[in-house]
Amino acid sequence: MKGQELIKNICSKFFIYGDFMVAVPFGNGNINDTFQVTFDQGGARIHYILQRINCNVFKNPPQVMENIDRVTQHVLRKIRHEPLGSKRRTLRFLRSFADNPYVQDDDGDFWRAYIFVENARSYEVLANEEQAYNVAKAFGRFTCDLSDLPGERMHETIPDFHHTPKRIEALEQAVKEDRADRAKTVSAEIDFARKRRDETGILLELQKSGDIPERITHNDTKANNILIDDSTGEGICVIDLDTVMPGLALYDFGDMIRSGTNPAEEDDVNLENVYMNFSMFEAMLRGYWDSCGSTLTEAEKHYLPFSGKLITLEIGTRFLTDYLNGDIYFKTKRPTHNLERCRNQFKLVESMEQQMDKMNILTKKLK
Ligand code: ADP
Ligand code: GN1
Ligand code: MG
Repeated sequence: MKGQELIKNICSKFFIYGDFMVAVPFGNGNINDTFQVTFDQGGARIHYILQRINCNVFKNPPQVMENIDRVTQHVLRKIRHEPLGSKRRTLRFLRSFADNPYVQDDDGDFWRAYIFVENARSYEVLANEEQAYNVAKAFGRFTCDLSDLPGERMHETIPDFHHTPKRIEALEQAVKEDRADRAKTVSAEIDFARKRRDETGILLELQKSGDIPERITHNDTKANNILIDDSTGEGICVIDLDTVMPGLALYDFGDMIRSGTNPAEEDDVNLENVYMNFSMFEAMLRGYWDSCGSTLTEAEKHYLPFSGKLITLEIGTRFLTDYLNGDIYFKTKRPTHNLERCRNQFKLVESMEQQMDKMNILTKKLK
């Protein structure tokens, strides 16, 4: 089974009322396969999101879904007394007839379905400071919402996901193996990462010393993982919850700054377009501060600007590693795609380095 037939069949295993009409690929994610599906429900056209989980990346999909189920139900419980519109504040997953939050197909792939959030969208590049403020505020609120999640420690859906020194080690391993015979063409990029290796363990050391606490964090706080309401401009719903697990708030802040302050898309090859826009940094800092600043420790506050640089270096390194490994992790549209992404991210690292003093001065002023 393939295409529409496969998707129709998967949908028939979820509690969805009405007649399947069509499925179309949706969004720009680098990992999962996402479709918008339309159902006819008594004449009304109702949308859902259907996703095939990438099992190469997420080795244990039932654990991923268990995490997400806990998180979304916790948020839903918190907002249940708010006006009806606030229900758009969390993803809502459908259950299967077997009472699971997923369905497995004959190839062993895992699928999940959730209610489509209408009149909202995500942006690859944020348009202005207001959006930047609202995205950061929404991610900050998400961290606060999860600060009292009851129960056991969450599953680590990808172990050492933000262990930056291990990401550098993985790069070294890829250079050594040079599986795609590409290492000789990227020595400048390899050197770029190597030069900064000593800084990559700073946050882990602070975690070990107890200066920064483990929290439940999102870990993939790309600006396009927030749905922005079309009419109010508010960041209403945090999506892409696969990597919600124990982590550091600074990883979340850092990834927001990486993805939200760059006026260029992550794979823009014109590096003149790539830099950290300081006023977008300022807006994100304020947004994050307004939603969860009061819960941050002194060390967390101090390292907010550094975290942007660290995560940008980490992700640039991951793109480079995947390029050397022959593009086995991220979805790519052309053979040099990962390298283009890497160069873009390393240019952004340089821009952050140039503005680090300014970022630190601004952060110190926050009260
Ligand atoms: P990936 O892990 O591949 O990045 P995402 O979960 O982020 O996948 O989804 C991809 C895109 O689909 C998002 O950027 C967003 O535009 C859209 N999307 C995801 N969930 C919803 C939803 N519930 N309602 C509306 N759009 C959604
Ligand atoms: C992936 O799924 P998506 O596109 O939101 C990746 C992130 C990277 C990002 C870079 C599970 O995120 O870690 O920062 O690409 N997700 C995973 O664009 O590896
Ligand atoms: Mg996404």
